[in-house]
Order: sequence, then C-alpha cells, then structure tokens
Amino acid sequence: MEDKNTKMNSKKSLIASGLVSLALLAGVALVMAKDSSQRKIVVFDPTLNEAARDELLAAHGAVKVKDLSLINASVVLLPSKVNENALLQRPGVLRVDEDVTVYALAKPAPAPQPSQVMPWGIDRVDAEMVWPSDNNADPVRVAVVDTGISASHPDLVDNIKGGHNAINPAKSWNDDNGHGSHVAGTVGALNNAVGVVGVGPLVDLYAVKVLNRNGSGFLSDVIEGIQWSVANGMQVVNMSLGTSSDVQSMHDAVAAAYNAGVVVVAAAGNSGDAVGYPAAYPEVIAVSATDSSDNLASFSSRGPEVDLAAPGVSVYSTYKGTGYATLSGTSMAAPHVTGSAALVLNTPVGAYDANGNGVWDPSEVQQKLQDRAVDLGDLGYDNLYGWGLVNAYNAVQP
Ligand SMILES: [Ca+2]
Ligand SMILES: [Ca+2]
Ligand SMILES: [Ca+2]
Ligand SMILES: [Ca+2]
Repeated sequence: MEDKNTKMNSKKSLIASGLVSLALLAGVALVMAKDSSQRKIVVFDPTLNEAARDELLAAHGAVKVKDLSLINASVVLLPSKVNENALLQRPGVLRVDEDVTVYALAKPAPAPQPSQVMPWGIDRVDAEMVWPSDNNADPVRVAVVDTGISASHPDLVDNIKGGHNAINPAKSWNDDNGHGSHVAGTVGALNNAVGVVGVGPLVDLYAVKVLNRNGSGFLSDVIEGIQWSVANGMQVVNMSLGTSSDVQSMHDAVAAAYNAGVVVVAAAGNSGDAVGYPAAYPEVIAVSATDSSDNLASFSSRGPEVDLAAPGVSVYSTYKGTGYATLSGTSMAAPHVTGSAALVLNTPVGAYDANGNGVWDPSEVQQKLQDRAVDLGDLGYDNLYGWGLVNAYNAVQP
C-alpha cells in the first residue's frame, strides 16, 4: 500500500464522516462510497409502464435524472427522506437504493517510452505465446468501464472502436484521469514499435466513461455503463472499480449482463481484507493481485469470492494523453484476466460448452480460465489466489 498517498488518506477521513462505511477498491483506483443524500435509484415493479412510473415520481417530488431500463429503475433527485419514505409505500415501488459515490485515484507518473517493452505481467500470463495464432481471429469487443480511454494515445487508438459517457452522454468518453487508459493498455495496447503491449493486442476496446476527471462518479453511472455494454454487444466488461457497499441495483445489473452472455470481470479490492462489490457477486470473476514473485500483494482483498489472481504490482501501461505510468492495485490485475477472457472467446468452445448451445457462456469462459490457471499458495483453491494465476496460453489450448 506504499502508494496509498496522502491524498487518499485525506479522502478516507473525509468519507469517515459519511453514513455509509468506507468502500474502496481499485488499487490506484480507490473507490469509496458515501451517502449521496438526494440522488437515489428507484426500482419499480417491471409491470409498471414508464408513464405510470413518471407519474409516481412526480407525485412525490422526485426529479428524474435518467432511466436505467436494465434494472427497471429510474435515477432521481429527492428533496427529502420524507419523500423517499412516501414513495416506498406506493405499490409498484420495489426499492429505493442509495446512489453511492465512487472515487478512483491514480497517481500521475507518465514517462516517455521510446521503444516497446513487454510489461512483466503480460509475460507472466504468457499472453505473448498466444498472439501468432490469434492474428486472423475476429476481434472480441471489450468494454472498459472506468474513467474513459485516451482517444489520442498512439499505443491504443487503432483498437478503440467506440464508447459512451454515462456521466454526460453528450460529452466525450475521452479519459481525463488516466486510470481507464492504464487498464485499457493492459487489456489491449498495440503490438507495435512503441510503448507497451496488452494481453490481447487485437481486441476491440470500448471506452465506457463512468468516473469523472477526479475519479468520482455515481453508482448509477456505473450501472448505465453496464447497460450500454449489454445493449451494444460487448463480450467482456472490465470493472477496475468497486465499493464495500452491497447495493442490490448493482447486483441486478451485473446479473443482467451475465444472463445476456457478457463476461464480467472485476477487481477484488485493495482493502487487504474482504472482497468488495461488484467483484463479490457470483456472476462476476473476482481478481486478486500478485507481484512479480507470484506472492499476493499485501493490499489485495482476499476471501472465498476470489476466483483468479493476476499481476497487479508495479504494472507499466498506457496513461492519459500519450503517456505511460507504473501503477499498483487489483485494478491492474483485473485487465490481465479480461484480456485472457477475450483470447479464450476467440477460440472454439469445444468441450467447455456445458449447456451445449455451441457458444461460449460466461460461466464456461470462467471455468476454462480457472481450470487452466497456475495454482499458487495452498494446493488447489484458496482464498488468496482463487483457482490460481491466470494463464492466457494455457487457456486457449483445446
Ligand atoms: Ca511468458
Ligand atoms: Ca505498443
Ligand atoms: Ca455454451
Ligand atoms: Ca492454490
């Protein structure tokens, strides 16, 4: 946790006075939750139509921010707790969830990189042994749900195929923080003459911006990012973010993505303690972080929800603008698994087609990644490394 700097500490103390316990996550991407007193997620009975919902909301003084069709909900501003309680009494209103705030912190340390180097994590998961056979495959669509992706980065730009700004759909998904670009580079930086190279250098990257330039954003924007990913045919969603708050709307959103066939990967958290959310949900592949000696990082969250481990200490990758940076966190581990999942999706499902439908389903991808991981720590499954260190090369073998 050596890079958990003073800025983070001041955030912690700021949040300590909030009503919801400190959450956090993503390595350098620290994510915390606090009470956002007016902004709520109102979840309706699915049989209620939009007009009826809007009428209900208006009757209780709620100002609608947006709808979240994925989970039959609306994001609203409520003037007071009285309005919320009254709304809860109405038939058709299932629940009112906190629209918790999430924060990501990245330390700015861009350094120019004149020639391409292979980051140690890419080598460790043996991604480079997969590339030659992958060259002619259809690119897999990967959504990086984060601070955006640098639209001008020469080591990313050819792989960026689109995106969405859930905070303000009228604005760009360009990364004004750096964290999302770092994650994107580990997933799929270009195999060229400069900078770094990702696990899957031919993937199609989609920038789903849910955290702002300061690395903060509402949970509802994260949910909208997941919703966009489902609606736009994303095959893998990477979430290097999280919170200690277990909010039902978030679980519903990742479950909807999973049921739609989307592989969802998330960082386990940087608390050194229990796995955070969304990583802890069963529909999500939870990733802990290892160092270059294959030991679990001290900051890495751990517990029975961990599925896989991946490199997450001193990871060198692309950053905002045209920069590069070395960062640590489970935020950096998750994209190694996301990239590996994308490489698996480029191979025939074969014997892993548990439900016999001829295509990869999220549970089948997860099963193969787990079966082909390199066991670490105690023999077999354990709470630190899950099923072991992800290995892209093993995972794409028949
Ligand atoms: Ca290697
Ligand atoms: Ca490169
Ligand atoms: Ca299947
Ligand atoms: Ca083990």
